[in-house]
Amino acid sequence: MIIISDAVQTALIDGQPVVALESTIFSNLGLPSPANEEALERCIGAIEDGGGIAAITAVIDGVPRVGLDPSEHDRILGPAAKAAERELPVAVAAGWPVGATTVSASLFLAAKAGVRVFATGGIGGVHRGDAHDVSADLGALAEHPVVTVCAGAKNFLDLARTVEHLETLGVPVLGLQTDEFPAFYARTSGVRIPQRIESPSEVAAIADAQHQLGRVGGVLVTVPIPEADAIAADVIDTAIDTALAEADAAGLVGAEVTPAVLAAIGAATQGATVPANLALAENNARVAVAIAAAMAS
Ligand code: PSU
Ligand code: MN
Repeated sequence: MIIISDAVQTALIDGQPVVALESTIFSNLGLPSPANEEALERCIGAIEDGGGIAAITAVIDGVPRVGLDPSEHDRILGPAAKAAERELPVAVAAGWPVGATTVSASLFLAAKAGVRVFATGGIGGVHRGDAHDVSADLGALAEHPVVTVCAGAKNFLDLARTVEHLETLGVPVLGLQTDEFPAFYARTSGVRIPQRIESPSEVAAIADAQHQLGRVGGVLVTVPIPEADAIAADVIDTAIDTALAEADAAGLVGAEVTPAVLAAIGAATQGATVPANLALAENNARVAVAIAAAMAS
């Protein structure tokens, strides 16, 4: 019912580093065209430069997939329906042409395939305000035995509550050369996290210990955006306030909120946020393959 590509299967058997990628970020729900294609190429390139294989997750013609052939990349770059973990059975039963996997769906599929490292841009989290809208990403991080590498989360979420929620769920949250949860475009957020680490090999040791202890679930590694690509917080904050007000006025709820807010932030900053988004996604893929290599050795 889940198809794992030959390239991914072979790499797993050979003990070659494999890094899973989600597809929402590369679809029209995550990034505008043609930046989405550039993001995909740069992430795959970073993984391959690190001696690894990218395992893109998606639902294609009703089949959950781990690892796509390059000839299939076009499928996820076009229009897609958002598929969080709970949508997977729906997407299979209804034969969705393209289900763009979110973090939660990707973690589920990566775990099923035996892929132990996953890279993304930003994770979902606890939304601001009193809606108690909590992304399914957080529960999936707690459930699936996969190391997730991200640049924190975008500031349209409540980052302090997101970090607290991860604490409640028992997810180890590590900061790679940072003491703060990164705010995606910005390297800092003012939200402290308990565990700073300095290198990918420390992540591998922690993931290994988690496994040896028989603890269920994943590890979250947060990596600040490279210094040269960071965007000043005030520029982003204004765009985020506008985006959230628009989503609120439009009466959006649930899964509709994040894609609409992402698009509105892009529009409000005239695309100035896109290069930063690509740079951090590529950087996360680079860190992820180093972790996968350390876990393999
Ligand atoms: N944040 C981003 N870019 C993204 C997403 C979040 O900066 O593309 C996507 C990811 O796929 C994430 C999902 O898993 O949004 C979370 O959506 P929700 O808030 O509906 O759980
Ligand atoms: Mn949400």
